[in-house]
Amino acid sequence: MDSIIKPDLSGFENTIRDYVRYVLGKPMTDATSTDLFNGVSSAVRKLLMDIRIETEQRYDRRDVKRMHYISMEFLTGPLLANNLLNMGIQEDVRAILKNMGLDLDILMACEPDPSLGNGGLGRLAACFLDSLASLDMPGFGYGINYDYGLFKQSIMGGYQREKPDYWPSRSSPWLIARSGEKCMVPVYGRIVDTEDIEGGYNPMWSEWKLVVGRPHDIPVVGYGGHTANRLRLFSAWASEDFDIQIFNEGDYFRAVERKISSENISKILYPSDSQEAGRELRLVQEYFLVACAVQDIIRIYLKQHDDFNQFSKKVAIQLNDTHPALTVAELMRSLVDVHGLEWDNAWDITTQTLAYTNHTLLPEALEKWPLAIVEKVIPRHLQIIYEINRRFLETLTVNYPDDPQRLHRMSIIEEGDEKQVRMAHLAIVGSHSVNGVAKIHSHLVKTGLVPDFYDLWPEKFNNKTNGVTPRRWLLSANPGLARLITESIGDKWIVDLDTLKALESLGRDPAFLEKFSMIKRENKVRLARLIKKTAYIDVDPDSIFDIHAKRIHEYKRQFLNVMHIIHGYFMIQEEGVIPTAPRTYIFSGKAAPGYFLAKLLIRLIHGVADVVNKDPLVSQWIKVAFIPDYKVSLAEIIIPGADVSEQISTAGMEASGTGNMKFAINGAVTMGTMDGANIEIAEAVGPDNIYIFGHDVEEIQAMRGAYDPGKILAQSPHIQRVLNAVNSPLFCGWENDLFFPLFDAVVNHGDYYMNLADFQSYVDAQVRLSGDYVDKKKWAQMTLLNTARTGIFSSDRTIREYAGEVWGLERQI
Ligand code: 7GP
Repeated sequence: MDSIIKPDLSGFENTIRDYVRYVLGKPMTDATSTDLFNGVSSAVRKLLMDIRIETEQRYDRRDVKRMHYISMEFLTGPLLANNLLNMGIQEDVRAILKNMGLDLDILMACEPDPSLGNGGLGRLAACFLDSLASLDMPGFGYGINYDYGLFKQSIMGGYQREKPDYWPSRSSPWLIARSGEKCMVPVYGRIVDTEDIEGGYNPMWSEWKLVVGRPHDIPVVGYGGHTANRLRLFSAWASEDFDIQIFNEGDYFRAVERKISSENISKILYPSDSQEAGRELRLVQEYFLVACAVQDIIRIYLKQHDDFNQFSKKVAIQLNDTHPALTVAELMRSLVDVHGLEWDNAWDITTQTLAYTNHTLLPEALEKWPLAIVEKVIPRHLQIIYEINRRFLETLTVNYPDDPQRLHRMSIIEEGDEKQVRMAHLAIVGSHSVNGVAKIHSHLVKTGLVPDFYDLWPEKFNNKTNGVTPRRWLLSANPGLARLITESIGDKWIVDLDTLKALESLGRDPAFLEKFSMIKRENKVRLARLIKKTAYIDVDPDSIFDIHAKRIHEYKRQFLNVMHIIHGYFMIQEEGVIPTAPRTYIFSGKAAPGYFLAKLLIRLIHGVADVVNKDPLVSQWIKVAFIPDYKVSLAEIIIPGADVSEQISTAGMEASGTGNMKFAINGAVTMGTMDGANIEIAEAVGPDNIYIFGHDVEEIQAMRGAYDPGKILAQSPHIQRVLNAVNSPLFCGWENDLFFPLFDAVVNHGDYYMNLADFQSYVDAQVRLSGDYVDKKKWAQMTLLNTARTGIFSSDRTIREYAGEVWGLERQI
């Protein structure tokens, strides 16, 4: 790593003062904290722009290959702290502000989270952008500038309530409007002439409406301040002549209504991960993003090239799951219809440019679009998809002459009552690389999800285990630990996380272990304050902080965790069995607004918390807290305060997980199943420094079909007691039978997520954990080894792998 280039801060204070006076029109004395946050951010933005412009000139001069990451979600979290740290000026700015009588921490707390993502997939995209810039690589993001990000969660009477999250998508200090580079997107309309689709220039798509994509750029500065890339987010606007016809007909209000409806495209983020929406507006959003991105990418390429011969050598595009899979059809349409290339040539360019990442195996999350909707929204693209499929099936007949069943399985179009486009098939056929996000997941993609495609093109398939950026998730989120590490082994870890290995030997130094544990204690105190403020519960920082923070979903098994808590409650209450150490069970996470059981689970957590926390005996040993409105800024406080990280999905269902990595790097010990990246974490930290329990993927697969939860229930009085309590009035208050649906899913509907199968082994592992926790030295060593040995989970490592093996992307220092 070259040394940090610090920007010149001589004009910094004046920029803030000018902003307040001339942009806000106020004297400094009237400025609110939010005003001042905006002032500081605009001063920072000025510095960012210098780096950004220099970076772009460097890229242009060298005519570099660029990678574009297209994603419906980018969960960046607040940006001020991160930008200051990456430019190496946080302390200088703190001092300047102090001189002005201002407190940087107070101003940073005014920044809203831009919540433009649901969970793992969106946060991964944000970590990747940080790593690309920190590695000085030309990698850019394309996304949607939603007016409403993921809903805000509050809790009323134990129930989740959703409120819209209107974030300043037009006025955030980080967003730079680029109206000069707008994209025109045709949508709807019809096909007028179905002759030869290979020939002709923009042939038969007519009567489309035009939507305008207005770009807004968020600069993304890398650690060290050498490189600033950008995340380009598009807002939808009605073009001036959108439905000019209706205006001409004199129906002014109908025309304005249409205009409003086209601007709805970028209104709101769909609030569900792992569940496809299947709504027309969502398809329009996906197409809108892809059409804007492709146009922009081609425009940038053509600035330096006269033809498309170099395209795939200069451009790589990564599809973040299938949400942007229409890129396959849109790039073909651009090359063939707009730029007049021959089909075969265009197809080679398309497949050599595109690569696809799969993020889930859950069947309900796999996108399929009914032909009728696709035809209505993008009729020309449907034609192109048909043609891609026709040619694909032709090659299949050559490869598998006597296997019509296989053709049916592999076709991009699913036959049946309602014909549908299988987006994963489109993405695989149109890409040169297909990857999963952890070793086990990539294996399951090949063997379980699309084995036919693996058989046909084994060379396309690869694994890229996820990672997280150490800048946000250690340097920024855990300043105490970051400082101790830097004092002990230097600061190279910030850009080369593997160097944390050097901490291992310090595990024998009692003074160091003591400091390490003290920092965890301080982080727990900070978290306890957050719990008090948001959940109104007093918790003891000397108890085990056992944390389950992620989206609420049956496969993530918050229910199993709750079962264990109820079990612990009865052990104390009825059997007088006192746990080895007091524990605070901390939950945080949102449920999709339409996901009934997940929302009921939130209610159950609160019901159990009420009973447990009020019980004079039990509450000395067990406390339960739910922190509302989980988001990046809260995760930055929650994760560093964890002793235990709950990663307990049914094996085979969590593609990778990235929270698991953040917890481990921050010295929490994982309680986990052999699923996703937990397996690789176990490999890295060693079996003595992790608690692995439950059935593994093969065992789960072997059980399916023959699994009988009733049998387990019959044999376990403990499970009976727990489930009967769930189904009893104990946790319901006055709402009779409230939790019956949760009970029912497990007892009468096959326990699809196999909570009961893993219950005993979970309880046993938890007992072992409590025993280890009270051995202070042993525990400190375990947690230290978690930090020391998880350097490979830096997203820098992941990005280096993509750059070398998929994108052909180089450092441009
Ligand atoms: C998530 C996976 O559930 C998680 O295991 C993984 O770590 C993360 O992606 C990043 O790869 N998936 C989503 O967030 C999601 O929305 C539906 O998947 C496509």
